[in-house]
Amino acid sequence: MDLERKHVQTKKKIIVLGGDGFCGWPTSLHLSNMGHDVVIIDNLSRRNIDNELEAESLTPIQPMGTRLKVWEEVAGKKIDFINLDIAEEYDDLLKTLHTEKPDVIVHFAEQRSAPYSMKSPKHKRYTVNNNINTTHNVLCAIAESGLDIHLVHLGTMGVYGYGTAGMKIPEGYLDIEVKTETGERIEQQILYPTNPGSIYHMTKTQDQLLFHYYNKNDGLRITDLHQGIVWGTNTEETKLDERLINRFDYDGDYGTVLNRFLMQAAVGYPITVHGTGGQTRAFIHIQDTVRCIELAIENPPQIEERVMIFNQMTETHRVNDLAKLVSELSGGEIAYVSNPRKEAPENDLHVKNDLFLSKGLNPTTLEAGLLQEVTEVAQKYAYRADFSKIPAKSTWTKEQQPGIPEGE
Ligand code: NAD
Ligand code: USQ
Repeated sequence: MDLERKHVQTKKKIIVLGGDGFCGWPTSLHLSNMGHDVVIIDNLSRRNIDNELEAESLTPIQPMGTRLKVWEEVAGKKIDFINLDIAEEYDDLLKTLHTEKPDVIVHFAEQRSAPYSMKSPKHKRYTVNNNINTTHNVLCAIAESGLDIHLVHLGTMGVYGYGTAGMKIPEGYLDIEVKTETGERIEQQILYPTNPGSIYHMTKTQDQLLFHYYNKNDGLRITDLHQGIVWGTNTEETKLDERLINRFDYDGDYGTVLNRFLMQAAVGYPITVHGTGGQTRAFIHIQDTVRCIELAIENPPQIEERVMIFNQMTETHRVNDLAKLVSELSGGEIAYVSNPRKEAPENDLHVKNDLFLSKGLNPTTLEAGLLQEVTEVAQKYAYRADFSKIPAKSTWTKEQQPGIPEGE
């Protein structure tokens, strides 16, 4: 397969924090392919969590050294890698900023699974310590370095909660009108009130306050991307060589809903709908994730501008509709299992995503071809699946039951 080489007008030095992960790896390759100079920082904690859970990516991901060597062979481009714990090694992070002098930092480096964050007090505390400290250390180091670095952070649609009060969720800020003591009515914009549904999502709401503060106090230029659930596995760049393959999480903690349903149908496991499947969520394909990050980098906020917030999603779907769609395409059986989470059994969701559309995003929507591609990946590596890792066993409260289909 040929690599379609892309060229940017202004080559930038970009540090990708969490560049070994599901979103970070394809983003690093894409930005490198665009002609940017990319450095990955990652402490490989996600690979250690695989060891802890004894659950692996369905796809055989290669060690970082192999990934980078193959990329150099295939693309003729070099990506540097620094193994560093951003939550713990502040001095090394600051030193790295001084040596690398990045124009942009893309921040993916957080513990991103809601079920993992709810497993036990240890997991709750790890998620809070890791996520809040990575974000704060990055902000503190940028301010301390005195460098003009644009920070692009991967946030989540889950900061809003999933209720819409009959309106479209705006991009970060809510228009309000307040009545003053003298009876005058004044219009204002405030951060949309947060309503997290797990300890993980709660850390993302805290991130928002840290961004607000560092933007106000130190003038940091920050873009926060409120991303929906990512589905798919391959991008143009990861398809170039099997050794560049992206992660495919299917286990009960890290597997996200649509990829899980496609994998379950592909390996002949019942499609696990939590409750009645009335939950509506926002989605985006991994190819659009990397494109959105490119667009966010090309459209930085100006100095003095407030934190720029984009809703990074292309469509919304009800979980039960997705299950039915996958079942129709594959003939797979649906199992309505006990919902291990504490969440509204049903919700509507309407979301604005005008900002990315105005910057040139041409959305990849859920169509049969792409669903088929994920199914083929799942079938190809079905021999690596461990069925015992599929059920969602992490419960939000002690009283709840895990989401295990009958007879499994
Ligand atoms: P991931 O777990 O696959 O990748 C995160 C990477 O960050 C891992 O490689 C991990 O080793 C690294 N990391 C974590 N803590 C670190 C630390 N202290 N120091 C250095 N490296 C560290 O997750 P992902 O799916 O790629 O998600 C990336 C970001 O995107 C997350 O912040 C997540 O909140 C957000 N997001 C993901 C999705 C999704 O569906 N996957 C949807 C919306 C938002
Ligand atoms: N669900 C099922 N069956 C399953 C798995 C999930 O019915 O087998 C349901 C869940 O109960 C939930 C919905 O599907 O209602 C979504 O679950 P998910 O695991 O796909 O997504 P979530 O936990 O919200 O987290 C994922 C990413 C997270 C990101 C978030 C974006 O792991 O990093 O922030 O999606 S969002 O959902 O928009 O907040």
